[in-house]
Amino acid sequence: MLAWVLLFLPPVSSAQRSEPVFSSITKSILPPNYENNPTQLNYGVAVTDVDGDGDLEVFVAGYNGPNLVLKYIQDQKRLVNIAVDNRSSPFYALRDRQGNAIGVTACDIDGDGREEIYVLNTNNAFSGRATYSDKLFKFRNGRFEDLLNDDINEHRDVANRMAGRSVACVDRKGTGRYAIYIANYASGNVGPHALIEMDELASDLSQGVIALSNVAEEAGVNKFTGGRGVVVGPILNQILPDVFCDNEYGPNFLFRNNGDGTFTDVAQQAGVEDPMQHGRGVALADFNRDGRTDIVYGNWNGPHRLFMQLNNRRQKFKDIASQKFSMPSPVRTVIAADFDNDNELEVFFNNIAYRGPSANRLFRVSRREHGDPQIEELNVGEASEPEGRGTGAVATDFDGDGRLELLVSHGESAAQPLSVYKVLQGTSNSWLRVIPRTKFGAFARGAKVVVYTKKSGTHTRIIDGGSGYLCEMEPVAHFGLGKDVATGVEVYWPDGRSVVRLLEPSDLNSVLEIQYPRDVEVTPTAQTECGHGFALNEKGRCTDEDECTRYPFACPLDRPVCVNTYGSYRCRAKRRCNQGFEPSDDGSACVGQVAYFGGTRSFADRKWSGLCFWLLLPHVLRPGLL
Ligand SMILES: *[C@@H]1O[C@H](CO)[C@@H](O)[C@H](O)[C@H]1NC(C)=O
Ligand SMILES: [Ca+2]
Ligand SMILES: [Ca+2]
Ligand SMILES: [Ca+2]
Repeated sequence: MLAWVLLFLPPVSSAQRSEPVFSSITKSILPPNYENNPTQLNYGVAVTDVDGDGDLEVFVAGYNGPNLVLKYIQDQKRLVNIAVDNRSSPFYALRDRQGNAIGVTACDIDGDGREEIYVLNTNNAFSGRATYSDKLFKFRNGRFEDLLNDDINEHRDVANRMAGRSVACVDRKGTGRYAIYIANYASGNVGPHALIEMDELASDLSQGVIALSNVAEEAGVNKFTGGRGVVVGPILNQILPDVFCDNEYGPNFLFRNNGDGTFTDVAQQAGVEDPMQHGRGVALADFNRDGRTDIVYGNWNGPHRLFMQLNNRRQKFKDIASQKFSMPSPVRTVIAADFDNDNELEVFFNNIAYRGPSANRLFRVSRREHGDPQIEELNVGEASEPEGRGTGAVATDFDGDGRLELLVSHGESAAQPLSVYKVLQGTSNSWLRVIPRTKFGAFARGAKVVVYTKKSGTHTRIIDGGSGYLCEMEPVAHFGLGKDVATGVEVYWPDGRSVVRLLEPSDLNSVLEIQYPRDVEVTPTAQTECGHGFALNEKGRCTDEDECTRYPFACPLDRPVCVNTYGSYRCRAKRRCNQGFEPSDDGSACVGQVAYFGGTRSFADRKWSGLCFWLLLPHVLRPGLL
């Protein structure tokens, strides 16, 4: 009887069966109305301290209406637009009613310790030349003003008048003064990617003169493409910021920072060109916690990618997206964050209802000890928004309870108000939020923050300088800890400086501000617990423990080759490859050794890399020689 009943029930996916993650709080925190949450076309969203009071605000790019600056009013539990329609307001210029704003990012470009706000406008153009320039707002003379409108910058003709999409901040030389990366959408040979920064020699900060230059050509990023998503952070470099762009009608760019502020596109070698797909939202995260940055992005009505950086020196990536995860959708912003504080990352896909409903989706990507992360779809709950014309989204903790809220913007094909969600799950989990500062005291966009835990190894975050799609996340490294305990935190600034700080139990569930180290580094005196797979070195740092050396018999006889990895180790079967080649990570193929690609071997060697055949050794080698 029961079997009959079950037979006629509609199929239910595991995602629908699980508990909903998001619940709408729009009605209480940001009810739609003309002043605070107008029904208009919105696009990108950035999180920064707009009013300089130390709390974070949300800047929303308005397309057919004003830009909004939403401030959380603690005692009212409401978000209120402080960029009011009043010419006397210090935030009036930010509204910029005339601009068709889509991309927005904030960072300190002049080293005054406060973030400027860059807004990309696309007036009357899909690609190529636009009729209205971008804006770079700086707080001075008691209000926000557009630096690109200063006489000196008008004369230098630096303002971007191209139709672009995403913008992001990059401290390309580690000076603490940021450049704005502008992913323009070229029309033929009009509108290359641009990079605008302060020209230190031509500026006179004591006189308030900030001269700007487009340095895209000298930096090597002035390429023509259909620019879409941009993300910045140490991807291939351990500390220096690299830039990844997922483009439309052309291959993606992976700009590796050469160490001198110039970049080389290595997308092809890295395997992330994806030339047939049209990229949109993108985010960086270390999903498998091996200390290497992974890239997740959505393709417009194409397969979404979860590119894990391989744990070797080849700087290659492999897409581990499951069928469900990669399922094509009209995707916009992509966010990677630990929404339920269970110490595993989630990926949120914001889809735009386009020729029919298209629900947003949420996946949890969980680390596994010896293998690729596990991907499971979660029940996104009320943030599903099947009819939502999603364009941008950010995750930030408005109310300071240590749990991320989600704000989603809508537009393009229908005017819709913003929506805000809270997370229903993981309320008893621990968390830690870390805010590193530049030497000037501004948010250290692009800095890398590593947290050591007792049980779950190391967790890495990159302070966002622009990601999602057209968006920029909060300048905070947000760590969910579940029931685990954080024992230490380490911050790496883009110039290579770093500090280690040991954590007390009282540091859990708090926000840590980490200042730029002024003096010679102080070695912590107390002992920190580094957690499984890590050991304390003489400098008081948690470093990877080489299990293969420490435990010579760590691996079983059928998989005798021990390979040390960051925080762990792997065992694989013995393979034999021809000279110049070595077994791939999983031992299933032979690939060229990276050393031979340095230029000493002839090009002819490379073409054989795919044709190499390995041999299974018929005998087990004598112990001691492995
Ligand atoms: C506009 O702002 C100024 C300064 O904040 C304030 O004094 C004035 O009352 C405001 N005007 C209106 C109409 O709200
Ligand atoms: Ca503020
Ligand atoms: Ca999680
Ligand atoms: Ca919160």
